[in-house]
Amino acid sequence: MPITPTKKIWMDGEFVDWDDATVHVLSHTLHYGMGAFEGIRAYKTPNGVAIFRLKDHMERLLRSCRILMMDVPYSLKELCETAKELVRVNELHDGCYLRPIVYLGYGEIGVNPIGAPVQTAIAAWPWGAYLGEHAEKGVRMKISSWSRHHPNAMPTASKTIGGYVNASLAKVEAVKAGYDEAIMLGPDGRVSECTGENLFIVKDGVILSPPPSEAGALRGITQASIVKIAADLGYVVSFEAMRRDDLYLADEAFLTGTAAEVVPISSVDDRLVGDGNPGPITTEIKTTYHQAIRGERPQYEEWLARV
Ligand code: PPE
Repeated sequence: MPITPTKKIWMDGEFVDWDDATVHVLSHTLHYGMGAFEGIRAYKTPNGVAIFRLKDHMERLLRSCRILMMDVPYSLKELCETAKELVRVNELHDGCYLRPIVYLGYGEIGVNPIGAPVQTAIAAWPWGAYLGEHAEKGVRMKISSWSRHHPNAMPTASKTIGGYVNASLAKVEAVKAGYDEAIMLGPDGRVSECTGENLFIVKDGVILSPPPSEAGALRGITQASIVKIAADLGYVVSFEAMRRDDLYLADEAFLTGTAAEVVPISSVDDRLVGDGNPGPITTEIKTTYHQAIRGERPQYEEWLARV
């Protein structure tokens, strides 16, 4: 997806011009993939632009770095304030996507990362529909031949940069085969997540999602928001391990992520989910989520960080 440049990117304490936000080709992370990132969205609301669950995202970034033993030289508060300032500096009044990243810079080479400088940056730019405009009507999913990482091979609770090689391989495989997105199974054959989203199914009126830790999936902030919204709407929601059969037999299915938001799944491995159209529960949840992120649901106001 092409990037729409904005004015400034924050790098290690300074707002630098977009074109000057570069790193050395011998930066450690470029070679070995050590580091973590986040994806956050900000939306236009009736009271100005607000960043959705900013603190939760920055907390997850710090948790990711803790797992990787990378000491981030900024506090949670500093990261949150900087993200807001970046949206203001770039005048992104209609909302945007924010990409904080913690990586190892230039100075050390060799697998041992100890001693390489820990660097921090946040960029922001307008980003449209992650899975394309047609995603509204439902996306076609393929179960990947690539397994999600075993947590002893790659810590799956950390949004680790290098971990996305696995995701990219699955994405390319699915797209080249004519699908929109991949569903990944864990090493135990159970459903884990998608390449950049968590997954939900609806069966007999109950809403189910794989338990992030056991499934080796990222603990999605959108996933958590959907669990809360669905419960508030009166649905039974449960984290439950699932097999591919459960996907084939689901009444409804949808995926959730910051970039993707809430997207109905129309088929899995060419088997229609329901009749292939977005189901009523999916639609209700999606509508409520869209209202919540845009400040149209006062009960979820605490999720919004005004810029
Ligand atoms: N699983 C994975 C593997 C993942 O990358 C994401 C976010 C999620 C689940 C959903 O997490 P959350 O955003 O907290 O609900 N993927 C980010 C990066 C996408 C990209 O292509 O880059 C995102 O949605 O921002």
